[in-house]
Amino acid sequence: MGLKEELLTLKEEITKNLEKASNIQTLEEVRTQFLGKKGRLKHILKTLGKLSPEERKEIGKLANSIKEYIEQQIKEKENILKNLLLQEKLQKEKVDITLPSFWLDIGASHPVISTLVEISEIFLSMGFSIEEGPEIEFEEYNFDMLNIPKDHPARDMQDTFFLNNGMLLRTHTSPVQIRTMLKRNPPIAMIAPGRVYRKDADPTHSPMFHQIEGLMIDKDITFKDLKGILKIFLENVFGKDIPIRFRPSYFPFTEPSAEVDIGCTVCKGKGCRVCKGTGWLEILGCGMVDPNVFKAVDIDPEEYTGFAFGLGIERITMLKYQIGDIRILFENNMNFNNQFKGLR
Ligand code: 2NL
Repeated sequence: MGLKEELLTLKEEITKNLEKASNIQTLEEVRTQFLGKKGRLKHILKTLGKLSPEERKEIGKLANSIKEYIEQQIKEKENILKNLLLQEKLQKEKVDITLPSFWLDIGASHPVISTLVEISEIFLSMGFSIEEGPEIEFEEYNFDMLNIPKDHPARDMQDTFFLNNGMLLRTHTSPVQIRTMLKRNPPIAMIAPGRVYRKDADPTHSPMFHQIEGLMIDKDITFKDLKGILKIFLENVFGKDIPIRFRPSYFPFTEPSAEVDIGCTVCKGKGCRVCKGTGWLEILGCGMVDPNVFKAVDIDPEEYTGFAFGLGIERITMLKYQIGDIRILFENNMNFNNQFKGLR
């Protein structure tokens, strides 16, 4: 077989091999097999020296054109294979942008805190300030200065958490009001929201619960002011048509004292299990600040008068969501807690 035939056979073989090459690796094999240093074309070209000048010219020309042709064919095939590879990759890594996003588990306010904030905002809107104080308190601030007698049952070890340093966990937020009256002169309009502690645990009592107490002191503050402020407050929380009544009561730190009921929100006053058939719900305690409390903080009861009130947050929250057992508010049961997501 002459060189010319060899070259043409080579060209044919290559074209067949290229057609068969299905990936970059086999294409590379074809390339080295035909064009590499020890490749078939190089081998043929080495024998050119044995030819006459005319033949060398002719065969050399043919060899070059075949080489160019092969290179061109390989390049085309390479492009096709690379493109195929890219398509495969794109298909494999396809992202479905119509799928829903992963679940962002954002937190939510605890219902007791939502109630506390809601009530605080009502009093803020009426010009009351928010005051805070420590949960570990002096017995003087928690009991003595509030005109609570030394033998009062609330002072019992059975009812109050006493610490071994003579201090206690505050049983109400009244000591915050004592502290405010000690550091600031009237007029005072304040609320004291926060945690309080009592040795008590049953479906309606938790050893830790939340309270808001309010205090307003100025010259000529009367029971009418107390009634007006509490009416605005209760109508804001329970609605404009909520029935309200004041009942005479007793607290050591107020005189006179009263308890405030609202018409039962469950049965609308007809009488049910929640209001124990009375049609009324006890919501808060209040009264005019006892002169003995004013004397304890060095405010002249002849010059100033004031009213005070106190209420439990959990009780309001339980009424709002018809919760029967206070303890579920503090169990951190997420099946319960998750129900309040997005409510405020
Ligand atoms: C209730 C009743 C009340 C007060 C709290 C108070 C505080 C000072 C002076 C006078 Cl410094 N009074 N606080 C007054 C009346 C009632 O709470 O049933 N709370 C859950």
